[in-house]
Amino acid sequence: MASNQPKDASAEDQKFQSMCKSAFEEIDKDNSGSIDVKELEQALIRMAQKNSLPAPSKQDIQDALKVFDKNKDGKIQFKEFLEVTKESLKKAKKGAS
Ligand SMILES: [Ca+2]
Repeated sequence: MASNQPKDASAEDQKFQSMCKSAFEEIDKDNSGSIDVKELEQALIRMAQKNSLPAPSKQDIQDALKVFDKNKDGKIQFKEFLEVTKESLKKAKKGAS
């Protein structure tokens, strides 16, 4: 009813950001504001189980961390998470056409 907000790019962007935020918070179990290797491992294991895939190896986890951890401090900050998710979505869209 009261949802007469303009469907412009920034509205879409906000929607995307809040979607990422809830995904991030689900992984960031101790609410530290960043995802450490342990939390990443747990998230990847859960994801694999959900999709009936084999459990990720230590190498898989390191690889995933490398992709997200842009400033190489060993943790994934929300900013990094958002950036990488955005990039991979862009790539996925490009690849589909
Ligand atoms: Ca980082």
